[in-house]
Amino acid sequence: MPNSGDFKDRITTIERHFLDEQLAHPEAKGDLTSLLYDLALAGKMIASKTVQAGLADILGSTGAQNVQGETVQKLDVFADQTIYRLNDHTGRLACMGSEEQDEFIPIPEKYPKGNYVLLYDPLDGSSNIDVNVSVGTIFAIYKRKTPPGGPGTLEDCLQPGRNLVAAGYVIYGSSTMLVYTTGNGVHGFTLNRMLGEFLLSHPNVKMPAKPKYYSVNQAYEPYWSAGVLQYVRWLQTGENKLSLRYIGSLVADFHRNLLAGGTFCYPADRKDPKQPGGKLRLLYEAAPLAFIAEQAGGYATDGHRRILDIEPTSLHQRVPLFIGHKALTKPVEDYVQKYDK
Ligand code: P6P
Repeated sequence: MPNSGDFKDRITTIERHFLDEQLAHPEAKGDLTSLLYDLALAGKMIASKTVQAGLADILGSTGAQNVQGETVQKLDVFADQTIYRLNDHTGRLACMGSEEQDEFIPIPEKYPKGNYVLLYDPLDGSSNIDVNVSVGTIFAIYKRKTPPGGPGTLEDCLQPGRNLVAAGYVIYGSSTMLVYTTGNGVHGFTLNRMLGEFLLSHPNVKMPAKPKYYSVNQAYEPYWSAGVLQYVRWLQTGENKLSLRYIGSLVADFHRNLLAGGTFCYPADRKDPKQPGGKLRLLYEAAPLAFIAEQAGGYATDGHRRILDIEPTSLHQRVPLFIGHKALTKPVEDYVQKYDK
């Protein structure tokens, strides 16, 4: 009889893993565990729709009736509503913030307020759905800063990434995976569609010592600062022996670099004067992925300082993002310091 303690002989569901993580925190009441479970459920529900997206498009634009007689929703609207509806009534959250909603989202008056804050990008890169490119959901969880019991506020949402209690993403690709951390390592789960369960497939993920890739939209080179240009030129030198891989879907690019080794860059650029600080969002894209990256031995910076140390000033604040293998990523700060006056 094989040793039942061996990972290869044990099936670990994501619920089991959440509970094991909770045991490491004796003071935990189980609210974070239940919140993470609800996010896994949201991932399964969104995954079930992403595989039908092409069919939904055949059925016509938003508002058409599909074969089940349901109204066809844009997928990112569906994803946003799914996460909201799974979390608005549970009494675990003080408030929420979503990439899809201009304002922070209060918990409805009639529902109890909890001690956690959920920030999320329901479906990042949804424009890639139509061309069958992997997309993802990203989530960030904080403890509220305002006193317990009352409604959460925008202040509860505007916290630096170093305050994160949990972060994760779901990637909807050739397989559906959920990757998360509560500050005790990074763990990946693959959805077994027959069982409808996320099963542990990537325990204790660490970025490989020998990175393979760098990811940047090379077409924006004319708009980069001198420091960023010198940094990317360094990435391209023979000493790093890297290949360029850029999918244009943040979660997919990040996930590949996390598992295979590499660094992802979305620099500030002068392409769009309205968007001088880069395209990606701090609170529900850069900060949660930065938490995961650092837990996996990597690093994330805006070119000047650690992403997790940035004090947010607005809900949809954008930041330049350099994230991945530490020895490949941290040097951008030196190049920016040296060449960008
Ligand atoms: P660009 C997708 O639209 C997204 O927000 C991220 O997922 C992705 O990393 C980025 O934009 C790609 O942007 O300007 O290179 O097309």
